[in-house]
Amino acid sequence: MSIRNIVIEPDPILRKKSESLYQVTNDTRKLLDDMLETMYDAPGIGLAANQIGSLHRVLVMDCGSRDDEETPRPIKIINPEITGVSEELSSYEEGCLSIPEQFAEVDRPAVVRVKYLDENGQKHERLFEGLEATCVQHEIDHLDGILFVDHLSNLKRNMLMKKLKKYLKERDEDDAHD
Ligand code: GNR
Ligand code: NI
Repeated sequence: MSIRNIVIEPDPILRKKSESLYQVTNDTRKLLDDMLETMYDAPGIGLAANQIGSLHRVLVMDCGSRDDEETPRPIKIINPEITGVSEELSSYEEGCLSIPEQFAEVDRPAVVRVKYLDENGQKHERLFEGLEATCVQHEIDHLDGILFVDHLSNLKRNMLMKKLKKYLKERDEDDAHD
């Protein structure tokens, strides 16, 4: 397993649509393991393959569990498709490892049904709710070239992108010094 570099906005790969896999192989499992290691290291609660430079339609997440915050509960998802959404929306303050240190409230369906394959190529279809629903939609958006800032008003998005530029510029200047 290895920790991979996380791609930062405005890298064009974040705007590309990922391609579904026609079979799950050892390379797929290696990619998923690298993604999980990269996600835990960051740390984050989800990661899509294009965030580490791969255009395969796969994502990982671990939103923890209510009763036990210590035990990791990784979820590996291949070829996800949303097959149903609740009318009810929920609002979460979202962040993204590709848009570091920037946060905004996003409204999304509170519950979604997702069809996908696991790392053994087995079919699943299940409901995601709460933080998991927000996270899986955020990650599937990545696989379709969509970022959470695309759900904001133009005014909010422009402000956030300006703050991101400033943050990245200051971070690069600090790096150049040491
Ligand atoms: O770590 C992450 N936290 C998060 C918080 C609220 C909604 C979505 C997320 S996903 C994000 C990691 C990431 O950028 N995944 O693509
Ligand atoms: Ni993200």
